[in-house]
Amino acid sequence: MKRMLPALAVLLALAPAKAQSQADDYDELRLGQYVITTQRSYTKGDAGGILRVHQDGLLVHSQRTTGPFGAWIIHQPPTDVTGDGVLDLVALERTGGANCCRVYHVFSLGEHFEKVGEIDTGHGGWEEPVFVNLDTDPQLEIGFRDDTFAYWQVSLAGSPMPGVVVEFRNGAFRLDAQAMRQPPTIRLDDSEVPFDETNLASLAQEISRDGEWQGRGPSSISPGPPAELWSAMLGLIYSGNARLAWELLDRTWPDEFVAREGQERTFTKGEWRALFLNQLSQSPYWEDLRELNRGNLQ
Ligand SMILES: [Ca+2]
Ligand SMILES: [Ca+2]
Repeated sequence: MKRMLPALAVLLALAPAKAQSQADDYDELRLGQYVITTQRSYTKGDAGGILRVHQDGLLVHSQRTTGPFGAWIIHQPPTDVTGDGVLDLVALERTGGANCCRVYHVFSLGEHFEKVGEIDTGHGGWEEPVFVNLDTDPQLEIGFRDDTFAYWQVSLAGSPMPGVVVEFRNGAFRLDAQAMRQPPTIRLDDSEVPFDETNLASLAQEISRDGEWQGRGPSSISPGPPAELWSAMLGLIYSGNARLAWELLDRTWPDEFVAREGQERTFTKGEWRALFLNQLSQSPYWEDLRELNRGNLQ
């Protein structure tokens, strides 16, 4: 993700100022035959944001935010996100509410106005996605965080949100395997270190001694593995190293441990693994993750 930053700085420096009035939350962007406006209403019963797109004076698209606290923001000056040579509008829908959520709607501003797709950054939206061209293909790569594990077994603050890079391919936003695949690393003492025997042994020791296993950790709801375990596993899976994620699980899960979920049931390592995989399969990029990991995600 780090290598996106210089390109992002260039992109921001090139961004022209938009006509904007904070007073009435009205924003307008004129581009060739298109006029794009966003506006917010505070009227009771009619509150929310509205996005309107006019093409040659005709209204071709009008869309309200999903809730009354929502707002639309023209995310950036139109660029060709999809790589087909036609500019695209990226309209950010902020749904409103605590911590949540941001959906980026992408529309093609060609002769025929049309919706291209959307990127839902969910709870990961506190960190703005980055739209840049990282490689030689014309479509932009978009970097953000996948929030599939938000609130899973721990609070939002403790939830790992692995970084993803997507691109528009075959009619949809899909993981860019070339950008995602990386040599395996793990996090030790606040820095990324290579996944080698020494570092793995240190991390495994750290995780297996964690008080969460006995329900004595700061975020314990009940005895169970610490979030550090599945955070490290996700880091490995999202870089195409699922086989090593399973190795880490085997190295850290205490032999005698049977976790209790609430007071009702217990689960073994195998059952926990199934729960973890089930949660991972909720990711919008599940199929791409399976491809990235070449049969090791099952
Ligand atoms: Ca395009
Ligand atoms: Ca590209």
